Amino acid sequence: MPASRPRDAIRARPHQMRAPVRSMRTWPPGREAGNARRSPGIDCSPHERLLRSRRRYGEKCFPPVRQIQAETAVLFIGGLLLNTERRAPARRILSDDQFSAYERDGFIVLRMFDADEVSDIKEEIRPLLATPTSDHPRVIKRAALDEPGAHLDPVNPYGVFKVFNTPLINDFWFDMMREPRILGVAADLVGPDVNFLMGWLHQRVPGLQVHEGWHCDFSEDRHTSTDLVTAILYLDEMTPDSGPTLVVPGSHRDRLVEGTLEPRPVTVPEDGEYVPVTVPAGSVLFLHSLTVHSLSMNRTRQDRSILLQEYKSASAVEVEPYDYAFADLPLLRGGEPV
Ligand SMILES: O=C(O)CCC(=O)C(=O)O
Repeated sequence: MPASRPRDAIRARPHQMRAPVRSMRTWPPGREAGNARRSPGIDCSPHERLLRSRRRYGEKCFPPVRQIQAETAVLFIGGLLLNTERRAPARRILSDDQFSAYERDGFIVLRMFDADEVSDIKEEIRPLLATPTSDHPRVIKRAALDEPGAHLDPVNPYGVFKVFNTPLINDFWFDMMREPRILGVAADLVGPDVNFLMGWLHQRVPGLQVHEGWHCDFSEDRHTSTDLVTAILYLDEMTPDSGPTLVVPGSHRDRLVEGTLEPRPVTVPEDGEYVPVTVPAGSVLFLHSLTVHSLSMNRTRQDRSILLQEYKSASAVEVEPYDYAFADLPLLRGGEPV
């Protein structure tokens, strides 16, 4: 639930404050503009420099001119290479094909956790399902029943179907927020500086219809850019009947009203326009913030557990204030843990 926060606090976010842009005329630092102007070769355009050297060496003296052109070319190509590197930092986990698939479809699924790891995580979920409410005021549970229901899976007698702010539960869940493999992929997708946004658990209770409708996460979590990704870890096998996430491939493209950061309204897709994410336990779906998706109903007799964690580029600033636990916590800088 978004909570009110003083507007000034938002305006004063450190990454919104920019260092003053240093003029080329005063570069390097400490050099006075006047000195720079007197210093030949520093404060003049390449064209002027060319003219000066022609004057100095004479119009017919071509080698210096060629030399300048060659130097300029080397600088230009070097600059291009450096720039490219800065714009597209090396991906650490995703291959080019995987990255292209994400760009094309707006999601990608990876097998990431083995059976032992999955069972360890499920052990940590068990106590969360034993009661319908939480002792922690900011760990918010939603349950279908106040009394145990004999018809429900015994692991989840109250039909707990959501637990919000998972990183606040204990150190295990805090560490899940920083899970290096998940973070590594997040960095490949939203850039090397990654902040947390929120974490929550979805429990698919047999037969329980939870109305969330078709949506994209960016509609709820409005930011100054769409560089947000939701990592959805399936802790049980997801079959067509067990309530898989339904995703519309490619729906992230052209989703914003042109020239704005306003998502277009989502319409209910036709059959055949969406795919169910049917995957083995331990798989993670990485979902672009604009990709249209929906949850679906579990028609089996067993509960299914899903952990969702949303990450964002550090440069994406919230448009509406929210109060998710550890929101905006810096996790990676330059791809390295903070
Ligand atoms: O639980 C799922 O499969 C998807 C959840 C979802 O759509 C959401 O919480 O935004």
